[in-house]
Amino acid sequence: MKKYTACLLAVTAFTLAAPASAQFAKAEDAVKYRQSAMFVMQQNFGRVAGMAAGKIPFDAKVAGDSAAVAEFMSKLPWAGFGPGTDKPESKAKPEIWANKAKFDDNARKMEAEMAKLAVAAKSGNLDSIKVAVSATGGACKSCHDDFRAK
Ligand code: ASC
Repeated sequence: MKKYTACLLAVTAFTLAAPASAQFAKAEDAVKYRQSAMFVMQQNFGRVAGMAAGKIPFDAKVAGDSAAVAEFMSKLPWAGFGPGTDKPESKAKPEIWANKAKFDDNARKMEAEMAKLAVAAKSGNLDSIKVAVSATGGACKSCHDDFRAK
């Protein structure tokens, strides 16, 4: 019995620690999860983009920290796009589920660009940050154009 309980706890812990296979109590929770992850990512990316555009004073430490958070967050939204999560009201288009492979490609592309931005921001070089912000913003936009309602 003890062994069974330990095994059950281990399986539970693994499940909780594996965002890519996250399960949600209801579809609405998955929608809230992916929107929350996108929001935290955008707040951090937007800060770095603001610095790149000269709208916010450049602070290398803040840029590095913000880009690192944005990179981490970029991995999270996708668990919230599982089967059935097209049902609650949101800006997510049905095309996501109809064309999941293309959507997933877009997600990987954005993660890759966000990772490059984190490297650039850590280096503190504003010129490389500008290049990476532009590439990352392009990845956000092209996916939104196809898969997010206006
Ligand atoms: C953002 C944000 C996006 C992208 C995009 C870049 O800050 O919320 O979707 O940048 O606007 O073109």
